[in-house]
Amino acid sequence: MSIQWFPGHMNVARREAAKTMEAIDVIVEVLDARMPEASSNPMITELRLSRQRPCLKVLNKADLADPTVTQAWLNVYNREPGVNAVALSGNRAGQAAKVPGLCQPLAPHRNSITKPLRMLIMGIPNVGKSTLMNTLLKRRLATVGNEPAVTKGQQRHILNDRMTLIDSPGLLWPKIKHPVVGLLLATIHAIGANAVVDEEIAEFLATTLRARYPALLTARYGFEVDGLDGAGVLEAIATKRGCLRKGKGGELDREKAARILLTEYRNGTLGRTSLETPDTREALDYSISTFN
Ligand SMILES: Nc1nc2c(ncn2[C@@H]2O[C@H](COP(=O)(O)OP(=O)(O)OP(=O)(O)O)[C@@H](O)[C@H]2O)c(=O)[nH]1
Ligand SMILES: [Mg+2]
Repeated sequence: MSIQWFPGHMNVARREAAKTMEAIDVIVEVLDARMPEASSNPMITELRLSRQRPCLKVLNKADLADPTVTQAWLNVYNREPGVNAVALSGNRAGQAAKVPGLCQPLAPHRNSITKPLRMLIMGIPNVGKSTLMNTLLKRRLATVGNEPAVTKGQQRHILNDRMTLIDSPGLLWPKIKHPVVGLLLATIHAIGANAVVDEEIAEFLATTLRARYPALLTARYGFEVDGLDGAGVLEAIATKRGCLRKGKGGELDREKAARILLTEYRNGTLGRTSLETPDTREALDYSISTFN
């Protein structure tokens, strides 16, 4: 099954973004540091390349990602022409403050009161765009929340007399080609809950964590993962946490275990993990190219 989620407001948001892009200087593309490529919207890349706008890629929520993998991604992105990349946590003032200084060299001619630097924050849902904007403005101007599609329209703000900032709604793309990308996006809650089944997403997450970070699962839940597959990991969590279905004679409640794993992964309780590396992405791209 492949996951698709493209609610109506995103079509409007896409058209609005294309128009706004004509009147801005730098795109601040917010990505999730735990899966920078999976969380990079090809539609945004296409728009920015066609308008020839430079881009600061912010690998956000770096506090939740594996630092070694994040560094590998920065090396990849910083080689791209017209792109600067940085890893940070947009909810921390000292880190967010780096953003304007990294955007400025991408549009050096825009640095005056008459020609302020105009930055447009873009990205998929729930990656932390509005949080970054609020932190930079030192005010809670935009609503934020740990669910996708909180922001529904663009918001423009003056950062200082030489810089402006626009927040925009999270954008997905109409057809997510590879099922793994849909699953990855669901684990970080970039896709609406109505489009996914928690148990399926949690089983995918358990399989990935089992392969890449088995010690974190053991440390958190207190069982050895040897010999377990994703479904086995979920059952072991259900057992350890006493998740039983009511009136079902002691049957394990896999759905409850799924929600525990997803919540603890999403809020970082499980530890710092990266579910995508430049190498796993290369393998995925290869399989996509042979798929189609
Ligand atoms: N751990 C961590 N959480 C963050 C960070 N930045 C944002 N968050 C959390 O991520 C969630 C989503 O943040 P938002 O700022 O609403 O995300 P958004 O990209 O504006 O989302 P939409 O408007 O729905 O597209 C919130 O629960 C934030 O508290 C960060 O750097 N680290
Ligand atoms: Mg928002």
